[in-house]
Amino acid sequence: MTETDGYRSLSLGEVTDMLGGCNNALILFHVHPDGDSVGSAFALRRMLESMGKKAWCMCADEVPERLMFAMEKYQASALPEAVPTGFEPDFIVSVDTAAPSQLGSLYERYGGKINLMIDHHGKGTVYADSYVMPEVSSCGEVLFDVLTELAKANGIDSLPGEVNELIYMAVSSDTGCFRYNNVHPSTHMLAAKLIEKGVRSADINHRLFGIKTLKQMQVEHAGFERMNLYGGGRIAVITFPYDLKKQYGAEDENLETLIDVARCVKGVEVAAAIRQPTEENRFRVSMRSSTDFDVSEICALYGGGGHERASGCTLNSDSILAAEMTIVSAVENKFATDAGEEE
Ligand SMILES: [Mn+2]
Repeated sequence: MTETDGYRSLSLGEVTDMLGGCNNALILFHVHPDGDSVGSAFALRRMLESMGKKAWCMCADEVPERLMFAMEKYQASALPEAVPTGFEPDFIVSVDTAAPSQLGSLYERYGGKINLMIDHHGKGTVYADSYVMPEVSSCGEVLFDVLTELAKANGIDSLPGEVNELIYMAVSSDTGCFRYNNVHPSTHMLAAKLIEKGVRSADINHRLFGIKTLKQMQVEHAGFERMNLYGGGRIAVITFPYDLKKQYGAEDENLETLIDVARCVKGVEVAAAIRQPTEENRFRVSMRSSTDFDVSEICALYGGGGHERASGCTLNSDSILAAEMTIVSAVENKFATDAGEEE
């Protein structure tokens, strides 16, 4: 084990001992929940319950509607106020959550009381004794090993079918249906193992990637109509102002796929979606790159960041058009600099 800020990096055996020893587990996951966090949290909940323990999953933000299918059997809501009265956790574990800020308001409540964090993000701020596997595709993949070991240590023959389904969902979700560059041979081997155990992969992938609500499609259509191409078609930008959001009765969650509309256009190397969440002239920018162009450098200019191929930032501008122009010139400048460096 190694020490980080007084927190220990735990072995697999220590993790399974901790999980095996708890009775009432509170499972926390990150704000802005995605399929990996929801799948991981509920897989852990289901597993602990199959061992006769009590468990409850909690997030500072509600689970988006498109992922509700994974949790509705267990909880109607993941919000803090939904916790059953009388539920007194003796163990607090977080999944898929790399930093205190990602716990949102839950950190004020549970910071310093978290017994264990299970994650796969390499970069982050450790806030509890941890089990982090940074090279692994998803928290779901990490959790599969943890739960398999936990089962073995407690004489359980196989993981419950629902656990396998939730793990599959987590892995497929974080790998964009096994399309991103976080997929390793082990990821496919795990998927194969889960399908062998009866996981309905086609159904899960259809629900995660093949279905959109009508509103989602309307929003994407409206966004597409507003898409502008720059730099000879290498840059695509979609803007979505607040009045349009209001007109469609859209939630922020409905606007998250606008970036995918922009980035899948042939020839586009850098895509940006700029939305205006409220009436304020504060714009949320999402950026994607399909080449070595590092969009995190652009976002860092405006106090944001992320990964080389997926980043975000918040811009204060006079108008959404001004925000669009800011991003476009930053990208064009970097194109010019990068081209100069290659010569
Ligand atoms: Mn994840």
